[in-house]
Amino acid sequence: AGLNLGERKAKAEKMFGLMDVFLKNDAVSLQKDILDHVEFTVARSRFNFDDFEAYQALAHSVRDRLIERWHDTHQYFKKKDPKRLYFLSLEFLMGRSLTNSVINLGIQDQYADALSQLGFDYEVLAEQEGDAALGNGGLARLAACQMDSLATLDYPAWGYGLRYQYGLFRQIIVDGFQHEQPDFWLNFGNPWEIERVHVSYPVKFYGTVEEEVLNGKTCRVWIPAESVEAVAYDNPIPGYGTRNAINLRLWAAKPSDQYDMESYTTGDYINAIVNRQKAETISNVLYPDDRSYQGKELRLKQQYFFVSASLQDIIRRFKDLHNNFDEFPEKVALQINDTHPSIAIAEVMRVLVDEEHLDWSKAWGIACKIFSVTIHAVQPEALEKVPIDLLGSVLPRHLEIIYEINYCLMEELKKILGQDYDKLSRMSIIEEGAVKCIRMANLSLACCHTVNGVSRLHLETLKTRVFKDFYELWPQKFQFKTNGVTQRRWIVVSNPSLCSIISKWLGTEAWIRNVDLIAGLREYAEDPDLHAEWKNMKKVNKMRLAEYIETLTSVKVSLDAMFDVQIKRIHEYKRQLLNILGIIHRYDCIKNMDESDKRRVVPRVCIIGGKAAPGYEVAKKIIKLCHVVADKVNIDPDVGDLLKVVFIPDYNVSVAELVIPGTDLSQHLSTAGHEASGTGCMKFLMNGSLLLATADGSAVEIAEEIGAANMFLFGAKVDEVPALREKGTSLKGSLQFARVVRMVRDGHFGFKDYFKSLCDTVEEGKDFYLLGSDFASYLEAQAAADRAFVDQEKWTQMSILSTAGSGKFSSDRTIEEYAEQSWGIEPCKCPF
Ligand code: 73E
Repeated sequence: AGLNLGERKAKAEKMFGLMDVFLKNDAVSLQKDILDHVEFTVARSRFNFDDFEAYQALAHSVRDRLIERWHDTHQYFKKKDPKRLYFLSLEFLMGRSLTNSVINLGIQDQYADALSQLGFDYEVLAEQEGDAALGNGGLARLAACQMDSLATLDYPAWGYGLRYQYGLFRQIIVDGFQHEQPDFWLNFGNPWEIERVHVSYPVKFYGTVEEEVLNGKTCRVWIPAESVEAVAYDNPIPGYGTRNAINLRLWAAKPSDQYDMESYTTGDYINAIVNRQKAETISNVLYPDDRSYQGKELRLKQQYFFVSASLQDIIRRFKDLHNNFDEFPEKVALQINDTHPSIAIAEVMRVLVDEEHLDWSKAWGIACKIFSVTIHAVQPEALEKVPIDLLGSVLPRHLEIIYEINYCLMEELKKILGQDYDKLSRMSIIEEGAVKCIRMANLSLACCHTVNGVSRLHLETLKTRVFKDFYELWPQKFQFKTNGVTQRRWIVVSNPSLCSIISKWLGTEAWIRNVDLIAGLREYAEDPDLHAEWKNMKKVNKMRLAEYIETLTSVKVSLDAMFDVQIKRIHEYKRQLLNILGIIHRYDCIKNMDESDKRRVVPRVCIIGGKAAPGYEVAKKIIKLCHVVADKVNIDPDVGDLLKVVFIPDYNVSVAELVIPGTDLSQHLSTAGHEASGTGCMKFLMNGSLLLATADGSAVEIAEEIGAANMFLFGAKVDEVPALREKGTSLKGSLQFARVVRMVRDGHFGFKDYFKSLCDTVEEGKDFYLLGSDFASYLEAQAAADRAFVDQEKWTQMSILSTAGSGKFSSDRTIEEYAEQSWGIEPCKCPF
């Protein structure tokens, strides 16, 4: 404050020069730091503390090292003032931070040594950490992987999101039914965040819009009725093999001094305090539904809350060094993760027009240069719509602005399309109907310079179905960036034995930053020495998984069996039901075999895990069905080790880190055309699990990379789906399918009445997701997997080729494409 622009730049430069004294990472320094944190941060005696307290102290010592880099990085960004990317997402699924941070900082061995000298086991302490689960599934974990890549590739990026008090619910299983419990993730403190009480902004809601005359010009002025304070919590994200650490800034809602001023003046002091507390509800809880939109007020408030705070922060940072908004697009790229943050478009217009007093057309020109969006949805029904009445009440000025944007859009379209009113009404941001709504996707499409799909096939769907009209008009806006996942978390952190094998055979660790090198493994795909190491790695990982299964479910599984896994959110389109019906078929076959046939059966452990949205009845029935089938099969003496069925409760990121490395075969069964991308398959691929998949989402591109012969593809193709929906099931498929569905219907596994409606969803004529017509092909793919497993050398070779072909599916590649094709940002590497 008080300094002019030149003075501020000089100050930044001077401060930057001062920061060159670093914390030390030798064993003695680390031990001293850990013990200091035991004593002064955790406030325990350094002679008496348990594993959890040791974890807390350890985490704080890592945090110090993160903060050090994070400060330096931000000073450097400030000095260089590059164009920055701001990644807005309502969800980030970060999982645990300790192991990932320590690996990215490059001090894992030092910490392990330091701890063992103190009498602690690093891995045991790492297990103490709970997951940060501020997201539902793929979309949110993708955001987390992309943050890791942005940091590693030295991009000047910021993430912005919400600091939910309660993340995704905990799933507990009682008698085979899912129950939800709140995720109290902050109860024991969170060492990975830095509370910034001084970084806070007021966010306004409700009220009215009035006309005012300012400098002879009539303006619309929003007189809000409520103000809530957004307080920043910063989460450093360290890159690997670089000193850069970027920031994920999450906002928490706190009562503002101005909240509900009226109650104070009317003398109702107690109620005024109680009302103040209500402000906090905005960032209380993550919506646990990843598909349906119900136009809830709280959801809209969450979206606007984090968007408004983030934009105030971004604009403040811009204004620190610039005073002309013409330069805004040269310094700022705003990425909106799905349409959830798209109210940002109206907010930028409001700030530029109402507060910065720019002309409408100039402001719109700026907005169109800064925004890009990624769409993750497939179905038009999944696109977010906000009822006009709701928007008008919560954000009255934004509603006016959206009307204005729509008016301009319609005028522009009329010039091109003439009187095609059907098309105009489809493209309008306003949806007419019983409940008049704002189509958030159309708002994004009208403004964003780039609209990205998340796989090649997904872009086709967007172009030909969901956004056909817009594509015909503005084909140049449409792109795709096939999703990717970070090999740091999904190999280096979660599968250390595989990590060592890869580095040993490639003769370098460079693949951890440049994963294309992993293709070098192809050369050794038939090498017996590599096979031996590979099989051993898999066995060790399977042992760990088997222990976990036994602890959680009391089911003992054989390590010789094929570990067959399907873990993801439970959805009808993901077809966990197809998997279970396949298991029932397998069970039925085994029951009808004589002893000599049984000797040829490949033993299987079928593992399913995933959460159902709390209000999604069909998905909850699928979970129960899984349990009743498991209950019957697992104790059947005719079956023994030939088949075991396991449901892993409370699937989350850290469970995935344990399960994926121990998987032989993973299943990705979405009806073709329904999974935008899928990212779980990429994690399995990296870990050398073979894929049994439909030709959907990114699986199509995986098949191109590793060769279709190295995976088990089945089922209808996208273009066959519509006709099949008309026609129904093939005869052969229908006989086997009808039989297994009948077993469930007849109460073979109990709960006959309860499962009736579930069986109805796959009846001939109602089978929207085509379980019946894909069943025969599914069983064939499963049989092919069995045959391949018998030949362990062949299987190992396919497994090596899977890992070797996984390079394309790194989020590093995805992020480089975004940087170049959508954001226009360049690396900015902190020089140390
Ligand atoms: O196919 C996945 C995709 O891999 C897609 O279903 C998922 O995004 C992944 C990452 O691109 C997704 N999540 C949501 N929509 N698509 C969603 C919608 C509303 C709330 C939360 C998540």
